[in-house]
Amino acid sequence: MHRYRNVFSAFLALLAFCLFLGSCATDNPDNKSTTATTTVTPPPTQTLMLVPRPQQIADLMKGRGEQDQAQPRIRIVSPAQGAVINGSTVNVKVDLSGDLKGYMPHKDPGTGKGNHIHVILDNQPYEAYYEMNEPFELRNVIAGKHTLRVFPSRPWHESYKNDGAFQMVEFTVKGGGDAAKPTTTNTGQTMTNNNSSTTPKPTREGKDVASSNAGELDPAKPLLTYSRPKGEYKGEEADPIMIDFWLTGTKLKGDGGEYRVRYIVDDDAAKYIEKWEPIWLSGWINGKHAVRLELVDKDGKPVENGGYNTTTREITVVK
Ligand SMILES: [Cu+2]
Repeated sequence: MHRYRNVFSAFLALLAFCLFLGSCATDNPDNKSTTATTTVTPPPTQTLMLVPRPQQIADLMKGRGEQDQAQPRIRIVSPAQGAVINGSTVNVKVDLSGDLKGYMPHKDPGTGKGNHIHVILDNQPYEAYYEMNEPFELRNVIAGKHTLRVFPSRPWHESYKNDGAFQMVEFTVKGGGDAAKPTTTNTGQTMTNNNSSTTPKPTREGKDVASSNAGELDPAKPLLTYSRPKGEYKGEEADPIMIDFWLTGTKLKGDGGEYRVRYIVDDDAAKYIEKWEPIWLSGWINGKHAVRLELVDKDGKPVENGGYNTTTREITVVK
């Protein structure tokens, strides 16, 4: 009898011990993750975080002397405001002046990087223009009314934002390119749509542009010019990714105005930029992403200007 009681006590003790082990196990994070792997893995989600200017860029800035304090003034020499151009090639010439502090566009042949001008036809993605001694050719521009916007940029594509570092002209093309065939030849710089290897490579920088016309743009009204991000981001360039834009005719809330810039990435909730400066977002996952930038008024309503103040670009992240 005594012996059975002892066995029973031993059983109770063992049971208590097992329960103790069990409770320990549920507090053990390793055990938790083991449990998690047995459930269905949800698709990866992207949570973007605002991060400071990357150290890599801060280091680049140190090596540039005073260039980043420059106050470049840009002027479009051609096409002139209101010009009528015959034919589908538009030669863009710009002039830089002002307090340049050594700032000058040029592509370093070794790194393929350098200061450059962002050239925007209508509301297409910008093209990079590096060597200002030759014009930049916009090729296959279709007939009709167009706008051209330019602003100086740094090697990492952050624009200068001082007064005078932006210019816009409107011009008209007569007998322009074939709208049904926006790309015809190879280009002088690395771009998409290189579909012909038999056509001689143009010696000038330039781009076969997509067919587009100017919207009903009013240069006197507030205008948001989308600049970055665009294209493909690889490896460490993809983390973080910079959002950068130009603003004319208005000020943002944090700069003493009333407007804000709203940005929406993929299907995420809208976020707001209240000061005119670049932001960096970290946490991008591989694949295509839609980045939408729009200028909104104090009530959060989009500020209309020929459709230019709301722009969505698709970018590709390859880490
Ligand atoms: Cu750029």
